[in-house]
Amino acid sequence: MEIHLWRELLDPYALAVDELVTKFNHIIDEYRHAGEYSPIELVTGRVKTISSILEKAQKKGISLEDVENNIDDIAGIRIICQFVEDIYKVVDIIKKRSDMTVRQEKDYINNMKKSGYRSYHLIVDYAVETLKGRKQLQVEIQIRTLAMNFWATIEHSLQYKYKQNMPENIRERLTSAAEAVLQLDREMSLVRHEIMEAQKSFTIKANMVSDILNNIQNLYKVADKQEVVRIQDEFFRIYQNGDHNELAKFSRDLDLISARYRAQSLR
Ligand code: 0O2
Repeated sequence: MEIHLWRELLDPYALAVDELVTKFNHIIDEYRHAGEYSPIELVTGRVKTISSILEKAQKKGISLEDVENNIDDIAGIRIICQFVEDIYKVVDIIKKRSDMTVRQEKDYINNMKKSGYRSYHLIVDYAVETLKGRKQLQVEIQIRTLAMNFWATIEHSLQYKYKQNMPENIRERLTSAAEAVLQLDREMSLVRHEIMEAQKSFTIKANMVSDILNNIQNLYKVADKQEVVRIQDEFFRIYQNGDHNELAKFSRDLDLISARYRAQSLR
């Protein structure tokens, strides 16, 4: 297979990865703009390198013509969550979408691999539009917690370093680290509700501050400058006090002032 054919093969997968990373990042934005806790913490994506594809094809005895049908992680998305519970919420979100269809799922969280690996894998069918028309692809989505991701990343590097010959003492350390990760996820789940509440109120406050500053900026263009400076000073005073209710009332009042100016400008 010539190099330009590889590019032709891989380009649609790169498009799928770009689109899906954008779409999952938008889910985070939607939650945050609504002042809600997002079950997705972070999204990354990658197209498998040609050398990894060749290595996998060789290991599994797949001919180059069959690569697309038999290697289902040429496009890979990784979704990182804070808590195990979030993983199942994300799986639900994905299953309800109309732009992808789950064709396979593997729950390595309830069925931890012998290595200690934990993660939730979905293979989805996803279509992209290319110059040659619509192309249906398979994409692997790995969903895991921050702690699971830490373990898997380290273990993956060690696997790469030692291939099939990982020293016994390192294997044992990884096994006990996997146990510690399991324990950490369990402990974190116990305080999930409190952390979610704290993050939610942080998001609400951040949104409120952003609205207030937008309003002040817009007022600066249309209102009396001294009045706007007075409003801004008042905002800083309330912000420094740290009283959430006072800030919320200030935000509502400022909305009314801004609406009044908008109405005036329409006359
Ligand atoms: P890479 O380099 O990450 O792309 P199967 O055909 O079911 O036997 P397959 O197709 O590899 O095996 O599926 P599986 O087991 O669901 O694994 C898919 C991906 O999950 C792997 O891709 C890894 O990314 C990750 N994974 C699976 N098991 C482990 C593990 O024990 N440790 C770590 N760190 N990651 C794991 P690749 O292509 O193997 O590797």
